[in-house]
Amino acid sequence: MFENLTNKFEEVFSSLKKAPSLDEKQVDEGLKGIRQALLEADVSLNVAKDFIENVKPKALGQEIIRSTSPGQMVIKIVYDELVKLLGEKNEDINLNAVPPVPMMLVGLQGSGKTTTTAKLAKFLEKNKKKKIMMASLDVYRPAAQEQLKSLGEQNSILTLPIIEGQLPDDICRRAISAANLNGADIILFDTAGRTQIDLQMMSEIKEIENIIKPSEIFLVADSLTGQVAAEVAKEFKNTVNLTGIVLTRADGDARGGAAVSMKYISNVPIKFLGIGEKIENLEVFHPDRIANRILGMGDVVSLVEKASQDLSEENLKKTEENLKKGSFSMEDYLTQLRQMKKMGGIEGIMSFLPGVSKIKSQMDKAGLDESIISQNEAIILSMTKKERDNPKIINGSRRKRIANGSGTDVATINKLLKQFKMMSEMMKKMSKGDLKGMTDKGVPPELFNQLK
Ligand SMILES: Nc1nc2c(ncn2[C@@H]2O[C@H](COP(=O)(O)OP(=O)(O)OP(=O)(O)O)[C@@H](O)[C@H]2O)c(=O)[nH]1
Ligand SMILES: [Mg+2]
Repeated sequence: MFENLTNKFEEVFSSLKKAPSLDEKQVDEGLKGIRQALLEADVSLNVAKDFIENVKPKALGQEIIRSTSPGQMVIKIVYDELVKLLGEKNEDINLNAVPPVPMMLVGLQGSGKTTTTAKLAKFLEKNKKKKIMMASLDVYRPAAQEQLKSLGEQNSILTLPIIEGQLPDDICRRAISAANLNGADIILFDTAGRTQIDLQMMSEIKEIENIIKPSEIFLVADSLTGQVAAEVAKEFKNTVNLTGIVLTRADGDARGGAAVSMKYISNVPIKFLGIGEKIENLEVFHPDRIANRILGMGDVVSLVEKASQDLSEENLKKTEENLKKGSFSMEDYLTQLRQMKKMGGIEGIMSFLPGVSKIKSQMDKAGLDESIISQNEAIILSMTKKERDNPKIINGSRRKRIANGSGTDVATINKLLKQFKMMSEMMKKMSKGDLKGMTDKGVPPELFNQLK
């Protein structure tokens, strides 16, 4: 996510950090680099211009130039300004209305409305403990209503039964009474998309807005369309009371122009990011954390949150207990590998860590990818319970058997056992509060080398 932008910022920052002192010319150079980075990210010219104009006088302040770490201070100013640009702080979803609280999702064709409706339903159910009903108002595209219905069925979310031929107005009214009858707290309306903004679509969503009086109208916008997404948001805002943006396909967006320009251009806050096709791939948009990620400083808070969300209560407790004792079994390792898979694999985790881009390219070179996680999982599953409990007994013949069972070779088994030994030693150290092995970058270098 946004890795091109991050790479550029890291380049600029590393030259700023290296300089023992800064003069105006150097700061100017740095700002030029930042402006270039923003433009290459498909941020609009005005946004880039204003950003630099805001940073410049602060960065050139005499107290900064004369300070002992001017580079760091300039970076801090850029960070603060970026947080401001992204929207300052997350705006929570508005549930202040009589239930069933109506919300609607609008947007251009294929932007991800239907998928996001289901993601949002799951999110509200899980995080706000609400009962959700979903209703599709897309009566134009064949099978659009069925698409939402099947998402509902796959994920145990209530959907409004489809009545062939019913028009959006009537569906709205029926949906509200059905949600009432079913005791739903929130009703989410998925709407039809158009290839571009046209009058007919705008008047239809305006009409729907008038009927359902939604507490939230989310524009679902495709991150890959860059600053165009922000312009689209601006136009929607002129017609309806747009309350938030869900920026989809952020997972595939290396540039980040839409995320950066959105608030400035449309004055509508981004509330969520779509980060994949799966139902759980929806992330609350926190401007400060995203700024950290964009500037290559990592987002450890989100990583920890993600980890504790995905881990089952039971696993979490067990791992915690084991960690406290400093013991780390092959079973724990297996749980961890599965956990990693759930969290989007190594790449998913890495995207949250500081200095990502450098490590990532190292990883690419080392060929560290998803398949390694699955391979390690297969290896551990080919061990007997006894072996998992006490890996020390895994001798030569056992190694051969495990290699056969997992479709690998003895060298691969050796590597995994070595990794495991490393990890359990690290856990032991950590349980004693000895964190010397951990770098400020979060990734222990020995572990990284071992993983290679
Ligand atoms: N990678 C990725 N894919 C996404 C994301 N959100 C949606 N998609 C995919 O985008 C495609 C279109 O999604 P839909 O939800 O059908 O889009 P829509 O806006 O409802 O489309 P129309 O109803 O035809 O206007 C699907 O294949 C989704 O899986 C996301 O955050 N990341
Ligand atoms: Mg749709």
